[in-house]
Amino acid sequence: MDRIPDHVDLDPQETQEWLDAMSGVLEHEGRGRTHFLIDELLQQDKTTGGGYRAALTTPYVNTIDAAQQPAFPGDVAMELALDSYLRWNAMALVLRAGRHSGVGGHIATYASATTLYEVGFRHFFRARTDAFGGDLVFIQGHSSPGIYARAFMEGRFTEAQMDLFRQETKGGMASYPHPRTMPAFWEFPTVSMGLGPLMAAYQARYMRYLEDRELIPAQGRKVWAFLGDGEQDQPETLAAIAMAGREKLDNLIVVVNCNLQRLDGPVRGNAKIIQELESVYRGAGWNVVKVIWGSGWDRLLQDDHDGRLRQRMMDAVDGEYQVFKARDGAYVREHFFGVDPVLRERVAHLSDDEIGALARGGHDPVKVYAAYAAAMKHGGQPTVILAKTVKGYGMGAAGEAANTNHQQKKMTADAVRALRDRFALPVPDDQVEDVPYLHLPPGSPQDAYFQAGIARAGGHIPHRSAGTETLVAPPLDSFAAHLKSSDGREYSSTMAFVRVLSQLLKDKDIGPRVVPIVPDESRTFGMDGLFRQVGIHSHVGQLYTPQDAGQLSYYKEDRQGQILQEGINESGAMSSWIAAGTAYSTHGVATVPFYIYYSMFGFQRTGDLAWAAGDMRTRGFLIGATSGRTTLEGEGLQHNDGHSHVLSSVIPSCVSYDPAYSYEIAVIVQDGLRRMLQEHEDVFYYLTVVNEKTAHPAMPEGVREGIVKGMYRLREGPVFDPKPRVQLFGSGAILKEVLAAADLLRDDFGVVADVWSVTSYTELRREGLETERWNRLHPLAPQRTGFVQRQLASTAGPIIAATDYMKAVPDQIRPFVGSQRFVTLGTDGFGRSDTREALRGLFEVDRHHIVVAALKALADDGLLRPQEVADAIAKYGVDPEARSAALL
Ligand SMILES: Cc1ncc(C[n+]2csc(CCOP(=O)(O)OP(=O)(O)O)c2C)c(N)n1
Ligand SMILES: [Mg+2]
Repeated sequence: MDRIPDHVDLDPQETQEWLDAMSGVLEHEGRGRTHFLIDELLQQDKTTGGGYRAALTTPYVNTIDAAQQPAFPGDVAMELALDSYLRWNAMALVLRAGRHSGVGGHIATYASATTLYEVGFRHFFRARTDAFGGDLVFIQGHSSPGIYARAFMEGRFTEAQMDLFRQETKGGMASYPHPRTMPAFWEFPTVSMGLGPLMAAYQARYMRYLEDRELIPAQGRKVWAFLGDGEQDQPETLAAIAMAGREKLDNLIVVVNCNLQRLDGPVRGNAKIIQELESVYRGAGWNVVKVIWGSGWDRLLQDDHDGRLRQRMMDAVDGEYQVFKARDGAYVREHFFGVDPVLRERVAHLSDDEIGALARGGHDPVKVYAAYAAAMKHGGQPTVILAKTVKGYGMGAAGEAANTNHQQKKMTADAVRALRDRFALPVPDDQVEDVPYLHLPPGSPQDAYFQAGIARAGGHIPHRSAGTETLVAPPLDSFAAHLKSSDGREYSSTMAFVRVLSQLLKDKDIGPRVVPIVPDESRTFGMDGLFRQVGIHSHVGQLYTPQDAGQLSYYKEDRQGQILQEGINESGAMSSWIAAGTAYSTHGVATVPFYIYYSMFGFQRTGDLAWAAGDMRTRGFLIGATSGRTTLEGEGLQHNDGHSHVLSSVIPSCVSYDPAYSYEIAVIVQDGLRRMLQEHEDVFYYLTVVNEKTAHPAMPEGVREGIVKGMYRLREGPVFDPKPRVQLFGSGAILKEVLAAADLLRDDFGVVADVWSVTSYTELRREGLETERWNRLHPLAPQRTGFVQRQLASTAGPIIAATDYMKAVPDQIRPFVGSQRFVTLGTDGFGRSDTREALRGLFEVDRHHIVVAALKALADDGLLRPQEVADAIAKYGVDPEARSAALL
């Protein structure tokens, strides 16, 4: 990657003439003209079909050379001194936390990144103010100690709070950026590596979407994302860079801290990570700025007329570069310069200490400033800054550039003393062991400089806003059309949902705030009518006449388009959904995302993003369409979702429903809007919908509360009937089978059944657990009765719960059903390709199995003879010896 393959020079004289010509142009007309001519030559090659491949990498030197650097507007010595204070305080935080509790933390990462952050804080980042929306800054998760150190020096944390780092139950600070537990501080959870870069790219695009749709003003705000070089190996890190390049997101600046190490050792011991990343990002259409060498190298590079130093820089691999910083100047003289006698001679005038002090670019405020300034100015492309640093910078023998330094959270007093000496910090000898926090003396020049940076930024960063905008949810009666009977007309619950969504899009208050998000499945869900109605967002509008231009719902792309069409890209769609669902905080504008996708490719595929969404206090709707293990006809094992409700149940802020009817969907969506937009609750909703058609009854009286809380009686059997009685629970698509089973029980076996629609076992369980907990902690108070128990209070007979999900879903409420026998039928096992009917037979969730289960439960309760169960098995042709689907 570093070298263009060698070619045989067939005519050295001709070569020399060309080179001389180029040198002449360079000398007399400058670099710009030279590059123009090279481009012209390449263009000529292209137009004659030459296929010349230009290298994607540049030499291993700073992109901005010393001569092009802008004047540095700060005081270098002052900035380096302040960096040292921050490094010290970050180290103190970790060492002190570890000393009192063993909870630890990371020192080496922030030590390497200090200057990268601080140049941003002092000169570039802009806080949110009344007049300006603020930049969005993604902090690398485990560099949090340094961010706390800064906040401490800003007066936002006390020493007592600092000493509670990683002791959140005592009111201390979170280990990493977590808006859920520190909602006034952190905005973006980043420590699950790879998610930060992915989400940052989509934040940048969503910012542009809001600007294009005129929901926020275009103010030149930026998204900054600070990443690790090891983190670049995460597929998610690079997953969105093509999108960012394609969409020309010049509001996105990524800073990769290339300290050459990850947790176990070198990121690329045998090659150079900076060169690799340069080619990857450039290939994706990014502006790449490399910051490799500090100012100390300027002179050496300037004098490098024969290119020997540059060649040596290119030849050394990262494994060597790491060792150069773990050893001293004498080692570097010998092993870096010394391999070439000419280079050895060139540094003969420098002492070993001077050679050792030749810094990496990422530790030099002047170089970092030049790169950030270039990124701020650059239009039409996102920028990545590849900054070379030293992991554990300043830790000296205690861990600088050591393979083991990532997890180092203890340092001896001698090592701490050495760091103090190296950075000339005002810590008296007798206090070194204590590792005291350092304050900037009020009124001191350092303090004045530090405060000036905060004043320039216009406030503190990071800072998370709770969002104040309140939107009023449309009242339930405005959904009247969805609460009515369909008069026997059958349509899927997906279609019922799409109708609710269409109505919301037309709502004059909420409509413009609704953000439909789809990963290339709109037609599957019958949503293509929305293309024309609200348009698909495209920053450049539509540069072509679409194939279906003459049709009613053509593929309309538009700068003001409302739909985010993500392509086959669930992770990107999820990231857009998160950006939209947190806009109430990041942009002060509440938007309501509805992300509709194949349910199997939801929590299972993007579960970590869903968890991050919970952390980020995302508000919005996830719609798992084509759901159910048996409901998707003809698909198969990798499509048939029978467990997303198990996965969704583990996210505390996710409110999950498996509705069956149009009115249930309307009630749930309305209540979700109320809770999220009106009551500002930091929850999000997950609804599964199906593509199986059904008739939709009118909403019965008095069931609203039950729908929302998770269950209501849909059909009651004759009240004083003395015959054996059962309670049948059904949900989603399987409710249909449950109703049919109730009829069979009555007609074939004279058993009375009450039928319940259970919209959310997960919500029922949560309520049950809370009630149980309250009772446990209040043993002397009158004990409370949970919702499930209250619902079942006047019912009789065993309960049979059937679902298109795993048995674990209804099993969630087993502790709360009291003494009634509770039997669950579910779809444990891998899915299959077949018809609904066949699959429901296989998984034993069809009407016949429900009847058999109901009769067996009555027999076990002594209310029927086992013979009647055997009769049913025979009557319905159930094979008692069939292998369980769960074991296949
Ligand atoms: C998805 C994920 N996998 C693993 C980890 C554990 N982990 C935290 S930091 C780290 C190494 C980071 O290396 P790099 O990205 O180079 O950052 P540096 O500390 O060197 O700046 C690892 C493996 C994680 N946080 N997230
Ligand atoms: Mg690293």
